[in-house]
Amino acid sequence: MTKITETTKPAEQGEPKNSWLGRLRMAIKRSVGGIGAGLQEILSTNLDKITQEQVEDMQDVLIQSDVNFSVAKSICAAIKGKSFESIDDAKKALADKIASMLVPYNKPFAIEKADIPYVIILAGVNGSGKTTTIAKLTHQLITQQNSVEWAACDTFRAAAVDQMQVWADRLGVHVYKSENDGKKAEPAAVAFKAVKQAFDKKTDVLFIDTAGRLHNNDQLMQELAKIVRTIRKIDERLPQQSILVLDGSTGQNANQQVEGFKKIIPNPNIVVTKLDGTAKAGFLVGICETFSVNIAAVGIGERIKDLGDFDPNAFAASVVGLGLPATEE
Ligand SMILES: Nc1nc2c(ncn2[C@@H]2O[C@H](COP(=O)(O)OP(=O)(O)O)[C@@H](O)[C@H]2O)c(=O)[nH]1
Ligand SMILES: [Mg+2]
Repeated sequence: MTKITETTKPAEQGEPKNSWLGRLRMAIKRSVGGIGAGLQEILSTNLDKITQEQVEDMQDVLIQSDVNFSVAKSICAAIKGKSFESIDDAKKALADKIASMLVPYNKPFAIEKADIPYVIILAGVNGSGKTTTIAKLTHQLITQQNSVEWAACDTFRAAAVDQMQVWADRLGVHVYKSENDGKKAEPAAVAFKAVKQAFDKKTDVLFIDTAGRLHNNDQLMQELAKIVRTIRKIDERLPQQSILVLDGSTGQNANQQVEGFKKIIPNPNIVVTKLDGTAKAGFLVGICETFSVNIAAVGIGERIKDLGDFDPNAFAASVVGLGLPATEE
C-alpha cells in the first residue's frame, strides 16, 4: 500500500460573487455536496492499483447521491487497477470521466431566426419550473431584441394562467389564452390559435406553456402529443425546440421522466431547475449520455436572472469534491 499524504487542494479560482458563473458554481457545490467526502474516505485507504472493493464502495457513494447505477459503474471502472500519486489525482481522473459524459451535451439555449416564428414547447412534471423558465428565457430573448409571445396551454388550473399573466405583465409579453374563461379549454386548441396568430404577426418566438403531468400518465401524455400534432398542421417544422424541465431535486426519477417525455415531445433539450436548493442533482451526471439529450440551461433561483448556461467542468469537479477549474472568461 502506498502511504498517502493529502495534497492541498488547488486554489479555487474565485469568480465575482454576483456573476452568473460565480453564483452557478456556488449552487453546483451545494447540489452535489457530500459525494466528495465519501470518495475521499475510500481513496484515502489506498492509491496503489485501485481495488475492486474500492470501486464498489465508490459506486455505492455515487448511487446514494442519485447517480444512476450503470453510470456510477462506468465512472468508477475508469480508475480500477490504476495507481495515483495523490487523492486529488484520483479524483481528477474521476472528474475527467464525468466531464467527458457531460461536455458533449452542453448546448446553451439558442434560437434560430427564420421566416416563421420559432416555437418552443415546454413540458415536465408539476412544479418543475416550466412557467418560471419561460419567463427567464423570455427575459433573455427580449434583451436580444426578439419579439416574444406566450401560449397559456396549462388550462388545467385557472391559477396557472393567472401566474403566467403576472410574469407577462412584468415582461410586457402578450399571452394567448382560452376565451372561455372559467371553463376548461382544450390545450391543443389554445396552442393552435396562438401559433396561427403568431404566424400572422410574424412574432419571433412563441413559447407554449403546458400543464404539469407525470410521464406515466398516458391520458395526459396523449394530450401533450395532441398539442404537437395540432400545431404541425400549421407547419410541419413545429415546434423548432422542445424543452423538458427537470427539477434538480428529483433525484433518479429524472431518468424515467426523460424516457417518458422523449417519446412524446421531439428531441427535447433539458433545463434543470432548482440547482440552488438541493443535494440530489447527482442524476445529472449520466442522464445526457444515457438519453442523448442536451442541457440547454440550469436554474439557480426564483428570480428572472437566475437561469443561464450550465458548466459541466465545474459540476464534474464538485461531484468529486475538487477545487473548481479555472474558467476561460
Ligand atoms: N429555488 C428555485 N426555485 C425555482 C426555480 N425555478 C422555479 N422555481 C420555483 O418553483 C416553483 C414552481 O415553478 P413553476 O414555474 O410554477 O413550475 P411549473 O408548475 O412547472 O410551471 C415556483 O415557486 C418557482 O418560483 C429555481 O431554479 N430555483
Ligand atoms: Mg406552470
